[in-house]
Amino acid sequence: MAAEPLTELEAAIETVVTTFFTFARQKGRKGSLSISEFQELVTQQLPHLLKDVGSLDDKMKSLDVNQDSEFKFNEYWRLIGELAKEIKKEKVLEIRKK
Ligand SMILES: [Ca+2]
Repeated sequence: MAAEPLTELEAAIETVVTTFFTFARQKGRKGSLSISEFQELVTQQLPHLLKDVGSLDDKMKSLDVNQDSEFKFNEYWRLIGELAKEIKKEKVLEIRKK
């Protein structure tokens, strides 16, 4: 990584990646999230965007595309993408109001 300070967007992208590995390395495979690692990540890092914990099971099932109870980076990335789309929808509504 370059020595210069990262821009806000670059830092945000790096945070998305490092957060995955911070939780993924806790136990088992260091490169994927077990169900409990995934739950910890979501409850600690995404409490506002994923408020509806009741549907977390369904969310996990839909994200775990290969149904192995492990979340690979690309599966985690899909969740980030879905949350980004939700934020985008809200932003569009805000912009329209102005
Ligand atoms: Ca792991």
